Amino acid sequence: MSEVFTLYGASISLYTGKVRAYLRYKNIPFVEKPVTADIIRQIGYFMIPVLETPEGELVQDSTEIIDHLERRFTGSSIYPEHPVQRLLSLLLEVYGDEWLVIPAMHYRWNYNRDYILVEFGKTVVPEGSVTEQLEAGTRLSAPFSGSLPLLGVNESSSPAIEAWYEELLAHLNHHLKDREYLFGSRPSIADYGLMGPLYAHNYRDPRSGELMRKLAPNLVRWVDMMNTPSPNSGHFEEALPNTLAPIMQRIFQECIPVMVATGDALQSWFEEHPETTEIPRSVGTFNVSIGDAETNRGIFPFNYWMFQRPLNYYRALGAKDRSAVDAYLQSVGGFDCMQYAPEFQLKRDHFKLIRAD
Ligand SMILES: N[C@@H](CCC(=O)N[C@@H](CS)C(=O)NCC(=O)O)C(=O)O
Repeated sequence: MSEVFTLYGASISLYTGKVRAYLRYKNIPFVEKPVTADIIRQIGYFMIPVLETPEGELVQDSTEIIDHLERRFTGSSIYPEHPVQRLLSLLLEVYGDEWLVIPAMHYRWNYNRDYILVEFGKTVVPEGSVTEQLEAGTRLSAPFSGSLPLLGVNESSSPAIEAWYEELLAHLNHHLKDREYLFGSRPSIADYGLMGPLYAHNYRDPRSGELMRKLAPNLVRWVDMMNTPSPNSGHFEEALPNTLAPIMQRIFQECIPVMVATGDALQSWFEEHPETTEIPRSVGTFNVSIGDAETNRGIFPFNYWMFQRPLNYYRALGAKDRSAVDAYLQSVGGFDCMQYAPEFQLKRDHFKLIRAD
């Protein structure tokens, strides 16, 4: 049997970029293909990336794909052992996957629309004319471009999103000045989380790439290295650099409170729907802050499934590790959020989100 994995994805896809970079670092043999109708049928809905193992098992969700492969290819783990680094790397993955999708989608659809419509078209009619690709792309991309209001992106929040994103670029540019990856010369799950939005959208889409090249050349170098890594090499730094602190402060100010509020909203949803086993993709909307704007956003249970990862890691820490982690959390304003302990747990089962408790 061939030992080759298949990655069903696309060059324009945020989460495919995350997994592709990981597969390359771990030197795992794979081929990348467009998703097929049969794979969509087996998953039950359209979603990429999907990994097919050499045994024919399907794994969907970039985080589950990476964890599946980490169990199978145990060398050069992308999970740091140091508890502070480990917790921060899990939080940064949440930030990349669930929060940086906001500027990724804002810049893609508000600055790169014509380009990306044709790119969408190329995924289904690669041999078609530009007009055919534009037509197909416009049809295919409607649910994606249509999700902007649910992410809280609108005319009044856009300036705040741009100000916040440009500030983040400056922080990342500074942090990556003297190091290859976020925690040293080895990439971690944090790097893969950030790679999603910062590659397919904010590096690859032309106008967004221009901005990154102008404001954050060290980040451009990081994206290039994530895509062409030295496989299975490098190590995590011993000490935690203080250039990460402003990024963590921002995460605890803005993104994590939304994850906690999502947990609260889900708790109420469970109380109102005691009999329902399947959790919908969104359970209403709420007001959130993005940068210095107040905006309305969908409440996505999946966000909470991702936040559970750092939360559960934190809760399971022994006393000694916990006190080191707590000292760091206090210093970046993250201690209170991490005490969050709702009654329920979520899990994914057959590509669906359900209650685990
Ligand atoms: N959490 C999922 C998100 C995957 C995702 O949103 N993929 C996009 C393309 S990058 C997609 O297929 N979206 C279809 C949809 O949301 O309906 C993952 O990490 O794999």
